[in-house]
Amino acid sequence: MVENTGGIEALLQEDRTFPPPEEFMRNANIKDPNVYEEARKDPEAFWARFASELDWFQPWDQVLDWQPPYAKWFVGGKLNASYNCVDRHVKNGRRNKAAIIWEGEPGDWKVYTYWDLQREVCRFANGLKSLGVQKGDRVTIYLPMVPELPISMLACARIGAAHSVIFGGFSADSIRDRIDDSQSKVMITADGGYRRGGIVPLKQNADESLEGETPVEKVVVVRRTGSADDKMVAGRDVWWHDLVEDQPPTCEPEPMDSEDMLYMLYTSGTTGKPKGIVHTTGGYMTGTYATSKWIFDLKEDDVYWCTADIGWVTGHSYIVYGPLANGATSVMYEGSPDYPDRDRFWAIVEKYGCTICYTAPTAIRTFMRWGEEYPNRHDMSTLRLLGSVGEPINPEAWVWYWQHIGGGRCPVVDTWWQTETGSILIAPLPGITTLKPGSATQPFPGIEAEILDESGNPVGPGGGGYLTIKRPWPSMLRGIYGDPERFVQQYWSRYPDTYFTSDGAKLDEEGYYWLLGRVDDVINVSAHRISTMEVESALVDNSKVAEAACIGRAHEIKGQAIVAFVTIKDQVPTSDGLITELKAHVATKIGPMARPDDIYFAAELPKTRSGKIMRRLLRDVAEGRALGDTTTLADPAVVESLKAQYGDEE
Ligand code: 7RM
Repeated sequence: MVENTGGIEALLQEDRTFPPPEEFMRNANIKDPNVYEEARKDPEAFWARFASELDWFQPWDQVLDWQPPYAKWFVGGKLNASYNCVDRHVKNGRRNKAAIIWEGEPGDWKVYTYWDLQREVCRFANGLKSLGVQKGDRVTIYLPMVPELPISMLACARIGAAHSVIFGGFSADSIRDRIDDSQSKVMITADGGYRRGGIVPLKQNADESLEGETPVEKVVVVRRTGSADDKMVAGRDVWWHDLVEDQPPTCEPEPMDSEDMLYMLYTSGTTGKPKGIVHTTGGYMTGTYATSKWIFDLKEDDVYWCTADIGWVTGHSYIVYGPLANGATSVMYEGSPDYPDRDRFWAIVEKYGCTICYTAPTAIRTFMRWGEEYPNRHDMSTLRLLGSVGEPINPEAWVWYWQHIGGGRCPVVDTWWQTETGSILIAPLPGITTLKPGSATQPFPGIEAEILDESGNPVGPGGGGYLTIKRPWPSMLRGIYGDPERFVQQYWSRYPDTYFTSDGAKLDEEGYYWLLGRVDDVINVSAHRISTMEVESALVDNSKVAEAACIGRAHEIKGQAIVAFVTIKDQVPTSDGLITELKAHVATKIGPMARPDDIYFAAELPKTRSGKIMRRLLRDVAEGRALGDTTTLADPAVVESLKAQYGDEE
């Protein structure tokens, strides 16, 4: 019933267990397994305790108002996210503690104390105000991994504007769609960013995205590479350094309602149109604060490094909001892991004495292939905890990470969550949970997850089905920007009053959760969430293409690779040149991370009699398997000929 996207049987045969190391257990923030039972008895009180560790301008009068599928958390409360991430630490003895340690790819680096951060955030917040940005506005941020990125986010939060961060890998068309949807009047970008020794031309993409009709009136440009000094548009563009130059270093934080929007972030769904996931202030801050503190076991002198890009939700929650709400030191790196050499990450761990490292399985598998030689060049004895996120981690990669990065002494927390969930929902508590490589283990306290079969019955131990979340949680999405129907349809229609994750999962006999990947048309390429429909639309946008169907094929390093089956128009000759052209077309339309790995030409695509493309059979062809059930095909010969053309010999 749940589609198997590869490697799952291997996963479930895993029986090694890793109890928390003695010393780790002794010093852990959370040692008492009763936290699970206490949270189960009174989840609202459980979450309210975390919320009350934040600073509120006005207390809430109701913890939860749940009118399925609409939840309000900490109703009536007022707070400000930037105040909680910055000011309260300045006030409470952390003003000279490093908030952000930033390293650029060329090797330049900079430390922002909480006090520095406060001044920079305030100056930029005042700058935004001077451009006319007001509470309730949306601001698009398209920046590389530079300190101005978290500073912009916190400045927006300070004045009550919602940010919409767009990952620096997206192309002009993708930026344009997101700007049009969010109706941002201001955009923040940079002339470029450094990646693998080259420069990503962000300003050029931004300029292209603003051609013609656009709601954007002002563009703030960070000077990072010096590569667009002659490209400033008079009357529209302003340099970041000019904007902040004369701004005062103080700016009153706007008291925000707990349910006011903090930000929106676009993510891929099953249609070609990305969804603007809406997160609000009080609940999101509570969720990211609590999970950072407990799952990463954050302590005062930790140096915490999440290697994600802030353009994705992992960076929002676990580089910016969660760690900073905890007053932690958060490390941020601009570039690629193999520049100038394949030991760059480990050089960073050694240089700053990182104690926690949170990365993606695709990166771990890449490091594994490069070999132990690279981590072995460095003293990584400061590390005490490792994390994984973004896709299922295969046990082999888990154990390699544990052994060769963690030196066999650091628990590995595999954390399952989504853009929509805002914070981690399934993960170990490292001082309590016995780990099993490949399993995200247990729902976080206060989270009630359930794996359901097709008819909505819990599968129970040993069973597999759809992962759902039964009760609301503070950091859950509040909606899809501008599309309330899609919100209900996408997440709340499959089962009554229950959140549908679109992930398949299995429960083992001990109640551990094993995540199996998406059950919809979303694929996960190197932990980047990509919709097959988006890639298909980009392909049919090319005038030579008649029809396209994309699937994710299991890939050793990336988790999944994109394979496109394309029928081209009559008279167009097929060639290697055309394959290159179509791949480039997708990269131009969406971004380089969506470039298909393989393009197969098909005379026809396998469809049901009602015209639905049978992607399952395309996956069988691409992965060289025997074809599954073909009885519902309109024309079985279509897929047989594809198999003869591209399928591996059995
Ligand atoms: C945080 C993030 C969400 C999708 C989700 C899953 C997959 C994420 C794990 C995982 C297995 C994990 N947000 N996923 N984490 N699968 N184990 N630990 O990635 O919105 O970009 O993607 O990613 O399929 O639905 S996301």
